[in-house]
Amino acid sequence: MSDAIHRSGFVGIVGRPNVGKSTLLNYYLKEKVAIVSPKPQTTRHRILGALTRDDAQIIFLDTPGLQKPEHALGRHMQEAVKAVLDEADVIAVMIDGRVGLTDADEQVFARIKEVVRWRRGEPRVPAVLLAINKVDAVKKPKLLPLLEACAKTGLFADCIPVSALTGVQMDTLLERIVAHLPEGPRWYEPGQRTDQTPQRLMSEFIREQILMATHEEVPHAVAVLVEQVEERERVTVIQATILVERPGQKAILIGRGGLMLKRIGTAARQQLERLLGRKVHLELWVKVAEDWREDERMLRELGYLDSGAS
Ligand SMILES: Nc1nc2c(ncn2[C@@H]2O[C@H](COP(=O)(O)OP(=O)(O)OP(=O)(O)O)[C@@H](O)[C@H]2O)c(=O)[nH]1
Ligand SMILES: [Mg+2]
Repeated sequence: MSDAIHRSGFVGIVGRPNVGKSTLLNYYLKEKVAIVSPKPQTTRHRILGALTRDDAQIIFLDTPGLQKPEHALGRHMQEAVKAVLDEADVIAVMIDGRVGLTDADEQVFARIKEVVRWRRGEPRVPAVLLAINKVDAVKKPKLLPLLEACAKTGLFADCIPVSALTGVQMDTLLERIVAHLPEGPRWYEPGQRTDQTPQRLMSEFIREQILMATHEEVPHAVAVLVEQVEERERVTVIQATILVERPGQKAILIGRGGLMLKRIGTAARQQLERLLGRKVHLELWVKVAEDWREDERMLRELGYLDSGAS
């Protein structure tokens, strides 16, 4: 190793739901550690992803979308965001360039302003960058006024249009992030990419397929608990329970003649086989746990209470 500067630190990825935060994390890690879906509130806990280079270790913290909580799960989600905002060296705020600035984005900006003011007394005030995402789907003339409006807030050290999906300008954003990281050592072994346990990844991969297949309130009312993982000679057997809040949601998930559950099971199995690199046998059950989103005991069991920054 040369004695060139080595930088390291935490990069909080924040923004309203559905702007593409988890897509960005997966893009930089070149690996799926966070599930992604077109439904808002896909991410429910903090997800750490470490990118190790010779000159820097960038520790991304993906977060649930910032919004007003509506239930106990929502409150824990927002606590996870708060913990990240309190410890990040760089705060990467994301908006959806296709949609432009919404009230929800303005509320995010106001919140970040507050955090910066609050942390002003600390030895290192976090740098705040703005990623204007989804520019693959935005026409240039629409982008310029948006860039101007964002710059005018005075909040951001940089405003960078990117596409987390196609990679446009993602190198530029990464270099700006690294430039704002403090000098520091590697905190994680290069092979250690995420803090997500295999069990957690499995349950998330299953939930992702449920998000893809269901609509309206059902995706939000679903949680997945991996009950057992058994490594057999040729196959990994995974038993998981899908929790829903109401009998009607259970009926929807199972579908006529069990077709819906079968479809979800097949799609999830394929994803799990890719994750584990071996054959998977997946057994799914659907169970009603009334109002589990308000039930602290259930939330703990599902791992939603230990998702704040350590
Ligand atoms: N066209 C386009 N779509 C994108 C881009 N980035 C993300 N998406 C899509 O936007 C949707 C939301 O992406 P996510 O990464 O789940 O968004 P998120 O901000 O993590 O959402 P929450 O976890 O719900 O807060 C998905 O359908 C993505 O495929 C992009 O650069 N371009
Ligand atoms: Mg997400």
